This record gives sequence, structure tokens and C-alpha cells, in this order.
Amino acid sequence: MNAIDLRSDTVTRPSPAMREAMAQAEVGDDVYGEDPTVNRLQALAAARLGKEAALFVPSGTMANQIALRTLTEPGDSALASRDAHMVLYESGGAAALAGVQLVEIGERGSFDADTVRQAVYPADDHFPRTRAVLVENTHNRSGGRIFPFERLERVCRAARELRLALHMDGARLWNAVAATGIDAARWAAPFDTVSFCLSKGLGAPVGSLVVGSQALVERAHRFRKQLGGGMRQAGILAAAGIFALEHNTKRLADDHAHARRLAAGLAELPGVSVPEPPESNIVLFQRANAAAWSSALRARGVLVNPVARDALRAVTHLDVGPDEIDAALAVMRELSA
Ligand code: TLP
Repeated sequence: MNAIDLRSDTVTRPSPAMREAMAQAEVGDDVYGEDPTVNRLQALAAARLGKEAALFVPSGTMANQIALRTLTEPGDSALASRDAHMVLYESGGAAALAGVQLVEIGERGSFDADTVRQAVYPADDHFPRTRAVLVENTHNRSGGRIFPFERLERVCRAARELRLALHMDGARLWNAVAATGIDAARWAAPFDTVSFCLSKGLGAPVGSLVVGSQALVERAHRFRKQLGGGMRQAGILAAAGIFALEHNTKRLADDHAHARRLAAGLAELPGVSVPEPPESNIVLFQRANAAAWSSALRARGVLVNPVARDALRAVTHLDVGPDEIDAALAVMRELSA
């Protein structure tokens, strides 16, 4: 049996049809702006998010770091949701690359407008200047939670009043779209920059986009170059991204159904608890000795990541269907008895 890999939605492999689109891609040198497929992807991403421009970059991490660098100056501070990817999982990039001090706010992936107001440093030379608010939607570490839309609108209005820039780490924005029916342009509307990934639930092998106004994307372009993210015949990768946007966003609702199926099955296992039903494609669950259980599962062909001493994460994606979920649950049941 092939392993059932629930470690992340990044583990997908391009489908034959996606590979065909990649093989046929028309390419040029994108550092000269001459790759027609990259240009097509960037135009498509901008249109889907209702923004003027977009920039294709190698990874979600680089997308976030470029956006942060674009919106701030070294010595600034930015407010980020607690346990945001930009805080926890980007190797300290905000400090090392943008020179920005991140301040975590809120709980479980979201926060309210008053929390933003209270967290802004006073305008005094002792303090870093609070310059931006960073929203992660869906929020990975809280189990793919969606930032409640009206709460987000209030946050964005407060940020504007305070003259703060707004960035959304929308690595899994399309999951938020599928789960709420609120389209990507509405989610993106109040934001200066939005990043999203092609290589998570959308099944492309590589790539993310930074989307925003023409002026911000021009500034972002400079920082992409500085980070060494200028790619040449990147149309081969962009073709996968176009294919992903055209074919793989609507089906994310299936991943969410599979996550609920998995959560329901897990909740019945002795010694396992699922604190909250999943809102999208990430299932966080509790089990003592998470690392040891994860190793035992791996030996039986089921891959899930421990995320704390007594917590694990399973992520659904387009390479797992209901049969794989049931097979994974059967193994988990055997190892729980
Ligand atoms: N997340 C990965 C790991 O880095 C934890 C995963 O398996 O979930 N923003 C968010 C919200 C993310 O979850 C990730 C990746 C990124 C940004 C970074 O994307 P990449 O891996 O392309 O740099």
C-alpha cells in the first residue's frame, strides 16, 4: 500500500494533466519580464483577487517576507496573529530580512479591532513604529481556522484609521473561499498585499504570488530580486499554477469534507480527542505521546505530524480521498486499542 500522507497539503504531486500543461508551456526569461506564461499567471492572480498586479515567487515564505519588506522599513513593528506562520515558521525572516519586530495578538488565528488599537505603540521615538497588521487566513497553527469575515472588516477599518498597512498571508486563502463562499476578491479588498500559495491545496509543485497595487508590486519586484527570487524560464512552473487556479480551487470543499470525516473518526478513538471540528482542511487532535504515535503510524504507512507533545496535525489534500481517510482511520483505530 502507498503511504497515506497527511503531513501537509504541500505533499501533492502534479497530476498528468498538470504535467502536460507544464510541458507545453511557452517560456521566456522572466528576469526580463519576457515569460508569457508567468505574465499570464500574474494577470490571472491579480484578476482573481481584484488587484492591479501580482508577482510570482518561489514560496509562501518568500511571498510573506517580500510583502513585509515592501510594507515596512527596518526598525518598524508589525502586529501578527498569535502563532502565525510569519512568527513561527519562517526562520526569523521578519527580523533577519525585513528588520521588523513582530508582536503577536489575539487567539486561535484571529483578533478584534480593539486588540489592534491597544497593541499599537505610542508615537514616541522610544518605540518601534507600528506599521502593519498581518492576518493569516486560513490560520495554520490553530487548525485551519477562518478569520471571521465581519471581524476582519472591523480590524481592517481600525487599521486604516491608524494608518497601518495590511497584509494577508493567504497561503490557504482558497480554502477560506471554499469554506465560506466569500470570493477571493472580497477577502482581499481591504488588504494592501495578499500572498497565496499554489503548492498547498491547489496541487502545483512550486510557487506563490504576492498580489497588490501596481506600485507595491513594483517595489516587491525589487525585493524579490534582492532575495534571489528572480527566476528565468519559470513559465514551466507558472503553467502548473494556471492549471491549479483553473481546476483545483472549487474542489477544496472535498478536502474540507474529508477533514470532517477524519475528525469525526478520530473523535471516536480511545485516548484521542478533537478539541474543535475542522473549519477547512486541517485537523488538529490530541493524543498523549504524539511523537511516538506518529512513528508507530508511519511504520504502518500513515503519515501525520506531531505539533506538540500531545498534539498532532493531519491535513487533507487532493491526493487523498474518502477511501484513504477510512484506511488511515482503520490503522489509527488498531494502534489505539
Ligand atoms: N506551511 C507549511 C509549514 O511551513 C508549516 C505547512 O506544512 O503547513 N503561510 C502559511 C499559513 C503556511 O502554512 C505556509 C506553509 C507558508 C506560509 C509558507 O509556504 P512555503 O512552504 O511555500 O514557504
